[in-house]
Amino acid sequence: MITLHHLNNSRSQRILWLLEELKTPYEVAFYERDKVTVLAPKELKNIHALGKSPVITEGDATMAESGAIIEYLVQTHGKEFYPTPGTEQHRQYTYWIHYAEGSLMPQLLIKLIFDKVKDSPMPFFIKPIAKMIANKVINSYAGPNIKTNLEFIEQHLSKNEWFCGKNISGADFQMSFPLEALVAREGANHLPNITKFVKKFQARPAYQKALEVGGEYDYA
Ligand SMILES: N[C@@H](CCC(=O)N[C@@H](CS)C(=O)NCC(=O)O)C(=O)O
Repeated sequence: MITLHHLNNSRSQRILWLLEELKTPYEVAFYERDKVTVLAPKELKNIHALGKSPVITEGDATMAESGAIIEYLVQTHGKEFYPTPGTEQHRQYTYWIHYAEGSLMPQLLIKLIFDKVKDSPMPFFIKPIAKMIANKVINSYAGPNIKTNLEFIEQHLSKNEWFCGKNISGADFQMSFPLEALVAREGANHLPNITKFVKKFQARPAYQKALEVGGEYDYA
């Protein structure tokens, strides 16, 4: 039996959605973020050394990293989400699985962290300097990079129903978290294809069921 080690308000939600789509038996071990630090509880380190979520366990195997988990699940439990190796769809699948955490998330995280720096409590005489540094990083680095990435995704989704073409695949589960977090945090009316993609997967019955199972999730 698969166990998903699930942290509230986290990337783990996309794995829960995939497990619901797969209709494979699974159970959930729940972990709560610290209310002040928003970090994962130390108990997650008992499951995997990094102490992050998602992690799945099945028998003796422990697997971390969303992309690796999705690859494992679609290859072993849900071939309908796994494009045939050697095809263009499979090449796209591999690209987007890596792209989500390798290129897109780091830029979104840099912005999130520096936005937080601006609102953090600090002595009044430091605040203008901290704000200046944060704005510099956002305006000269993360902001332009995010814009380029979003235009790239928007363009791709204008020509493809799902990330690998006509059929939903593991890549769509992997791309769901950064895009729904973006739409929820910042709105994306100027990105109609990204908005349409997010609304489309959020309307799926398995996604809705995963929301019921997973509890607190701010990005739906
Ligand atoms: N690249 C990893 C990132 C894992 C990760 O950072 N998870 C976050 C949740 S979105 C986490 O556990 N944060 C809690 C913490 O850092 O204490 C993946 O995709 O699985």
